[in-house]
Amino acid sequence: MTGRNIIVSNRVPSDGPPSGGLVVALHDCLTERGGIWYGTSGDIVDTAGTSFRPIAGDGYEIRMFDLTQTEYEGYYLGYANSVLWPLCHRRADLMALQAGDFETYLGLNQRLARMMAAELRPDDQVWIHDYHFLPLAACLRAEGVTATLGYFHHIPFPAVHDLLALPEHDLFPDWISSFDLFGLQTQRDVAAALEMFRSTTGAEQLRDGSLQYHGRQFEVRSFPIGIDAASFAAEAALRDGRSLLNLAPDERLVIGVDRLDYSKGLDNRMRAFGGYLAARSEGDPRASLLQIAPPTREEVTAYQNIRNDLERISGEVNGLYSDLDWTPIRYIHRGIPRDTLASLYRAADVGLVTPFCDGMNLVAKEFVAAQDPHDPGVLILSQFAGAVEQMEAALIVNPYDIGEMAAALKTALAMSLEERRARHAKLIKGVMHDDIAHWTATYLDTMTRLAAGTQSKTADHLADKLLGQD
Ligand code: ADQ
Repeated sequence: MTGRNIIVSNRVPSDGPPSGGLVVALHDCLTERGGIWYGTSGDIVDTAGTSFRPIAGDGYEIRMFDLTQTEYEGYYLGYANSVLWPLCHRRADLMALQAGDFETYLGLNQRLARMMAAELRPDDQVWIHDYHFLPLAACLRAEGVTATLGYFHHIPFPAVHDLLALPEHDLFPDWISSFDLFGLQTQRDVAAALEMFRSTTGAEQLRDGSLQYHGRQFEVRSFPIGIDAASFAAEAALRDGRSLLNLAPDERLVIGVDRLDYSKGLDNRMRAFGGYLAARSEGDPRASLLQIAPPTREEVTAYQNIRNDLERISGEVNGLYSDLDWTPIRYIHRGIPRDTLASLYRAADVGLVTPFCDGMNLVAKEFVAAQDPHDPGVLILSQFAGAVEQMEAALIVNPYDIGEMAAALKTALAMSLEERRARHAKLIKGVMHDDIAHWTATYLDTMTRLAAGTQSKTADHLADKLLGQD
């Protein structure tokens, strides 16, 4: 018999029925099993509260809390999105270290821990999401909470030498070891986390693969996130995406879909598309790039120039190559309904997913799920997206190498039907099998095993190697 399932994420799903893979998956899991979802409401208040505002979820409870303006600026915009996000995306140079932000971030986690501690029971299984709450387990333990605490890091784990740029880097081992299960997207991330423990602490690796540090035993494992592949595939087939775009019959389509974030490599992608057009020879097809990039975190300074940069690059490429009846780059700066997005992926000949650094990248999986298996498009995927560990049948590129990406575009647009089908068949198998339901079930099963106090049966060999105990 297990205790209640509890989710903590930055925002609760408070605006009607949830949309989007992750929120839907967590919602479904709570609806099925019952439980509580804690997170911020999105409202700003004058004074920090001491208890939650409950609202009814669908078969579970939602308990929201409001941020003060100081917390919103210091915890959310500041330490989470202007320090930890760039740090974890290999952009320590973009960290905006502002006096007081760390204290506000920690203070918010301590306040949340106090409020949660009054409600948690020892047999609860708490699943905490993302870098907003890295210290939450340590704060909960300080409040005497003994429940099973799991965490999932949706973004990459920083390399040790990047981590050293964070003034508070020495707190990471205690924060992480206060969880029972520290989940990461990829083996690469697990390796980075273990390397941190190996090189900066006296953590011990036990026979079962778990780690022991400062008297606590915990596990660091990868759980590659997936999408709701079957429903996405069904949605994609409902409409003809090409007709939405008014494409000429012989016009080929390349698609990119990303939040407007510096980690997504949009500038180099547009340059690479320009490179493809520049090197195009007589027989090469005429292709358009549809780049959908809704704004995000516009209050964070590091995001303010991206939009201008992309408008300049797309303007340059269009200025050079447009014709009376053709605009090579269509750049859409807003969100698109999911069903439309699915049919646009399906209409595309190439999916261009070229982040400089990405935890997983769900767009790569959505693109594959949306394809017509009889006539599939080609996925071009950055070697720095977490998805690459599961999607080796894509055309893998280095997003810093614009020439290589331009050449990959040419290869993809000229690829035979036979090769496209063969690559897609390999990709879709993984996307369908390792879907979001599989991810949720695997993570929660691991939590349940840990809650039951059983030992891991599958020692992590990579971990053994890295900690020199192989
Ligand atoms: P993100 O950085 O947001 O997620 P990603 O995994 O690509 O990146 O997910 C983006 C989602 O937003 C996709 O489902 C996509 O369809 C949707 N989206 C993007 N642009 C859109 C638009 N214009 N209109 C509608 N929908 C749009 C973080 C990490 C990732 C990790 C996920 C999940 O940075 O590495 O894969 O969490 O763990």
